[in-house]
Amino acid sequence: MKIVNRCVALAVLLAACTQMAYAQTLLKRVGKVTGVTVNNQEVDIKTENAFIKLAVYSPNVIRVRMDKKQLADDFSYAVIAKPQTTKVTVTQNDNEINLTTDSLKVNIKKNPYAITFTTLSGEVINQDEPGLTTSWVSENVTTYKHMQDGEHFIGLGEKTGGLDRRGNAYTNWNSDVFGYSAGQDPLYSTIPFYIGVHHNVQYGIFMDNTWQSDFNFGASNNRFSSFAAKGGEMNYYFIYNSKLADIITSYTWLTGRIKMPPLWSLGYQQNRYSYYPDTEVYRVANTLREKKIPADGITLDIHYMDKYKVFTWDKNRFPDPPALTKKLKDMGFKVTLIVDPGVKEEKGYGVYDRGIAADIFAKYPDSTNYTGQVWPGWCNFPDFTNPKGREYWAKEIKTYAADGVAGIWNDMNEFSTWGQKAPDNIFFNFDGRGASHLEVHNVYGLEMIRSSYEGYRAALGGNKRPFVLTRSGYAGLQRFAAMWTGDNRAEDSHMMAGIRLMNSLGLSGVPYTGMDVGGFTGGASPALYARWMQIGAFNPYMRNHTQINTKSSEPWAYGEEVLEITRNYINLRYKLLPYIYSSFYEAKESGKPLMRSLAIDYTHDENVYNGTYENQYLFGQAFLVLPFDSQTQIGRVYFPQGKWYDLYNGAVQQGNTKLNIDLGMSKLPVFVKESSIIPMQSLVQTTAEKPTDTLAVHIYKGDVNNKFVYYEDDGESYDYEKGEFYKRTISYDAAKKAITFAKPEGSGKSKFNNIKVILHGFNSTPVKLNGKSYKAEDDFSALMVPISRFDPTGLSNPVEGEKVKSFVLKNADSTITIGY
Ligand code: MIG
Repeated sequence: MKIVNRCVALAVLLAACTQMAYAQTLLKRVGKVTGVTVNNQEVDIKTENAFIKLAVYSPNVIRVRMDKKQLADDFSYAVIAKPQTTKVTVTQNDNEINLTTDSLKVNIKKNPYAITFTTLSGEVINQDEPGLTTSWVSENVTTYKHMQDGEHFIGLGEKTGGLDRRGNAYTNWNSDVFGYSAGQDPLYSTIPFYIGVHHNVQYGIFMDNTWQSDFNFGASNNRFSSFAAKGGEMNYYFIYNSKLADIITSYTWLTGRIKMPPLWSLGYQQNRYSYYPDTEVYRVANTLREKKIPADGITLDIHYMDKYKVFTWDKNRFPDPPALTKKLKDMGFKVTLIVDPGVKEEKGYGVYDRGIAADIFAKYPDSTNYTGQVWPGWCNFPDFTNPKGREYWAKEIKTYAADGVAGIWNDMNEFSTWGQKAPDNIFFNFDGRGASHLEVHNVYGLEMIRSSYEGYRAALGGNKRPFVLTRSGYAGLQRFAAMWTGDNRAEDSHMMAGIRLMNSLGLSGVPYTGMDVGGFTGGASPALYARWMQIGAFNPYMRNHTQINTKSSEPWAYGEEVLEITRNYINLRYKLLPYIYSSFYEAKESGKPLMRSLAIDYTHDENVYNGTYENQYLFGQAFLVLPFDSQTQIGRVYFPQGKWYDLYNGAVQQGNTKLNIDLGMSKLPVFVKESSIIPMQSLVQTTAEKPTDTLAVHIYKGDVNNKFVYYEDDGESYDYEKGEFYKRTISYDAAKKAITFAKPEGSGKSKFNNIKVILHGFNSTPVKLNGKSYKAEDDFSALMVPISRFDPTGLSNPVEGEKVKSFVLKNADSTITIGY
């Protein structure tokens, strides 16, 4: 027995030795540090097998680059920030190197190299997994991080699955995934940025590498999280801030933020694949107006084109595009057109001929153009990583400006071809560096929307905001476009998955997002459709869309009850536009998204990561949206700390509470956070219509401080960059029992002359205005949501019974203080 055991042990040992030898030859580890050079904020480190550069970008952001060879010239399509002059102390001895900024410390062990990030007081934020750190297997490079106890992982962009990604692994390879399953991976875009949360700290890691990348958050292992790329450098930015929201701010400092979107794009958008001919478009537009469903946009899908050829019109279906857009404009609608990157190979088709003449298509190594099949047939693909390719596209896209088109919808930019497997050996310019499809694939979409945005902005004269929507992209895409989550299915699980996709995109720097409300493939039940439209009203971009050959999906296609519910919520959205627009301003300034996973404001509350509550989100700073699928009758909800008001009747709900709530079809549960400040306007049918000149500011009594920056500008130009806006900070000071409207800033004028202040939860509390007692009126009319006649909960009054106080301030531009 003993002998047998020994043999077995020996065999195991031998096998292990062979295995280790194999690991040593095939695998290259960073290894021991052999040289260190410090240059102000940069530290160059030579190790046995690697060249490393550490760069301090700011007190909160440290960049780590590594390669087996000397590091190449620095280049990125995602990062627009340059290192900030930052105070840092660097010390070293035989065993380690230490860096300290005002926000964090970095420790590097020399034998072998291993990096640890800590807080100033020494708590570990993130550390390499000892023994594994970073290594290469062939050209595949991976960094392994020690998995902390109880660590949660969130973000990573457009990824399915739960809010907490722990226990899962993901691949980034932009893919056209028609009718994807609610758990599929990868989808259309790549944002290699995630946030880790543990022990009262949180950090972000952004691996800026465009090759196929793989992230593992402890899938099939209990030791590490890791991030890997199939080629190129290991190149990551480590971000630490003491609040999660500030990590998003740091990340969007690196990769950029949105510009103010055109106001009309925040209105309701009606889509289908496809509305044609023009008479059908008019029918839809007229019906929206007749049925009093506020709407601002109509989108034309591929059937507007002549045989799917980009930058053309089908002249039978759309004989007079300028007349179409003009007529729709007069009705308060803007038109968005789809564009696909594939340019049909067809001599005599100007767009193709000019592409050939400019020589801007992606190529095989033998200099012939790559040809792939997509809607128009065999196509060539513009090389958007070639400055000349972008210029070409920007010129061609001009044609739509003359047609009066307001928005450009970028589809198929993964890029997608029939068969989906574009060859590896397609070559691109990569801004003069040269790169193969393998390195370019994940940024193709980003560079396409860059061309579309810059081109269309120029086409509109330079000072008018184009609306640009995209399906694909890479980190930084928020600078150019809004993003929607592609071809979902008309199923409950997809509606819920869509919420998580958008919440995750919001965590990953992309605040302007939408999903195909109502579902793209298949058909929704009336209850699902109603719920989806309600949720859509609380999405940054609200577009109803459906696939070819499906049941109609306009709000009137599901019967009168659903129509009324839908209208209620679109009405609410339109009344909320001042709030929504101000929230976009916040996203523009700080990167803070409109759809806020509770992880943003309640980072260390474990309930937030519980699958039962993971879909809950804040829409802007005030609204707690509690989404449920259409099948659920009783919803389990979690109210985070604080006090919450039922949007519909003002009833107060204490936080730190889990509850069951009854769900009906007519209402989406929404609560308002205490101390919230919510500016609203009168109902309009389109943003082209002026609301009344009174801004309604709803204020909810609370015990916490709050600050809301109310923001307005002309909604269509870039003059705000020159200071033409109207902005004022409204603060709620709970201790002083005072709400202050500061003096407006900016050279713009408000479109509202009066402010109606509506006080919720103050009951009979006496109010003072600028120190003098003031009599507010009882008010029923100010209530926010008209409740449907079809209300299964029995709350069938036109208004539900919250009594509030209100008063109107005329010419309200001076500082105003409301005391109570
Ligand atoms: O191969 O243009 O995701 O929204 O309606 C399908 C037709 C191409 C995919 C988009 C979808 C759009 C559809 N497009």
